[in-house]
Amino acid sequence: MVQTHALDISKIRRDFPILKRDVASGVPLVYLDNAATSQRPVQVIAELTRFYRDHNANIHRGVHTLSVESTELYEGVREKVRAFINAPEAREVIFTSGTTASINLVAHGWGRKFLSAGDEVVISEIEHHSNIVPWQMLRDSLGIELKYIPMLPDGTLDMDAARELIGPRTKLLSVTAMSNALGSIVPVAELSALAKAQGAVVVVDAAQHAPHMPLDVQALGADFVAFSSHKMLGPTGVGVLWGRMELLEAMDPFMGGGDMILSVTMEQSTWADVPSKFEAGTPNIGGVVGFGAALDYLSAIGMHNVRAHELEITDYALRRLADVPGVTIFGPERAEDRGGVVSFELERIHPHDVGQVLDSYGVAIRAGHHCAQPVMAALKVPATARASFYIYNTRDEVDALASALESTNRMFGGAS
Ligand code: 7TS
Repeated sequence: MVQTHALDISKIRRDFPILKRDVASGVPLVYLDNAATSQRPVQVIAELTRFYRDHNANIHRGVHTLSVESTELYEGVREKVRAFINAPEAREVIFTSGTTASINLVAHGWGRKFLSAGDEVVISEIEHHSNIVPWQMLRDSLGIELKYIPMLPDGTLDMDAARELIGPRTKLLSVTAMSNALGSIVPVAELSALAKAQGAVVVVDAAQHAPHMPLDVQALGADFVAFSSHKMLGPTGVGVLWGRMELLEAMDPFMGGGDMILSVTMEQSTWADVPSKFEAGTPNIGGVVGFGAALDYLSAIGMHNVRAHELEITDYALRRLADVPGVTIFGPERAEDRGGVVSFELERIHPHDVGQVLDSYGVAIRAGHHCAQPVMAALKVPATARASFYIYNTRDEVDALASALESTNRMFGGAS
């Protein structure tokens, strides 16, 4: 058992200036849209400022002092990411613009080279669109088959169906570690073992996992893992693709340009080594440096403690919202089986209306299909309202959500 200790939430909240602001008509912000993007602590904002003020230069190409410093800062974050996800080597960490770019890099860099007509790619019904559309694009151009592990009514995956679907023709399995729409935690290591037994490559979309619980890419048994900085206190426009060195070496680059070549003649080019091969052009240097500060912040808190806090808040939210008349909660029943996400609907009131009324009470949630339309289709709803939590959220904020929902009911003449 890993020992966890309670987070000092007031201290954490002081690090996030945005949480002090008012919204709507002078009501304090209650930010519950963390699955879309988290907020940034002063430590990250200061690191960005420091980088642009004191060190800014392009990387990997200059002999001058600033360029050497920028390169060291940028490459230093590669090692921070390696440690954060327990990857064997820092060179296996590729910086991208986000999870979407990371998954597309695997689809186009690995998929186009190693998949061919008749091969099967298995994903699931609860994926974010960024782990569906790239594979549909490959299916349409390569003639591969795309199979979906179905969702059970409680938002978890049908593991019996998964055992049937993953077979000798499966060449790649790509699954989310946690549903952004419902919060369901996916047994990735178990799925990964099923795929590995068939010799398939395993891709994990950790966009909702990396920010909220310890991530050990080796324990997951994955070959590729993708996530985004902006959901874990870091800047937007930065993401990671971790891959096993052997696969990264074998696959093709997706984008050609500067910084990814060994030599270029008018006839042909040869590629630089991993990771440069996949980082064509000037990357988001400042963003990566800021991401390093976010990783330091999370590491100082401890990811087990982050998870423990979110579990407590989610458990409280599930109980508190169940008491609000007319609320239907989607997804796994127990807080233990989900991340800090609670998707719900309010009887007879459209989720967008719910979102708008909540905003007038300062409560920021997301309403919509959450870029997971197949989940909405399975639930037979057009959209849901979604509250999602992070390290700075409190029980008082859950109470504010519940009481704003009660007011919404009164306003629309809904359930009482
Ligand atoms: N995968 C999952 C599971 C996600 O939740 C998201 C973003 C992505 C991939 C894409 O990440 P990006 O950084 O490349 O955009 N999810 C959400 C959300 O739930 N609301 O807004 C974005």
